[in-house]
Amino acid sequence: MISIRILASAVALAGGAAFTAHVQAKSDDYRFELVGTPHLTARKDIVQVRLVSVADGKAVPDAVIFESKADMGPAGMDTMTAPVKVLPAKGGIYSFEVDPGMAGTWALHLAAKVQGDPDTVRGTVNADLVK
Ligand SMILES: [Cu+2]
Repeated sequence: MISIRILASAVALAGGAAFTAHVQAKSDDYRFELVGTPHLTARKDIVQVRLVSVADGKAVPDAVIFESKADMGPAGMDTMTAPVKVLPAKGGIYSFEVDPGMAGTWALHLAAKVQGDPDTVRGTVNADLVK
C-alpha cells in the first residue's frame, strides 16, 4: 500500500514539472493580428501588427519584439526569406519594414516579451506584399 502511494506522488510530481516547463516555454495568452493592408514606402512594404490578449481582446502596447523573420511559406516557398527591420512601435501598433524579393503572400514570424509575463509570445501573420 505504501509503495503505491509513493509511486502515485512521484507521478504527480513528474506531471507537475512537465506542466511547468510547458507553460514557461510558450504563451498562448496573446496573438498577433495584421492591421490594415501593407503599404509601400520607399519601395519597401510596411506591415503593421497588433498584439492582442486572447482573454479580453485588448491590445498590448508595451511588448518588446525581439525576433522578426519573413518567408514565403504561405506561397509554398519556405526558403525564400526577406530582410525585416523593426520600426518604432506607436499607439499599440508594431510596424515592420519588409523588403520582399517578389510580390505575393508572405509570413511574418514574430517573437515578443510582454511586461510582467515570463513566457515568450510567438506568432505568425500572413501579409500580401507588393513589390
Ligand atoms: Cu517567392
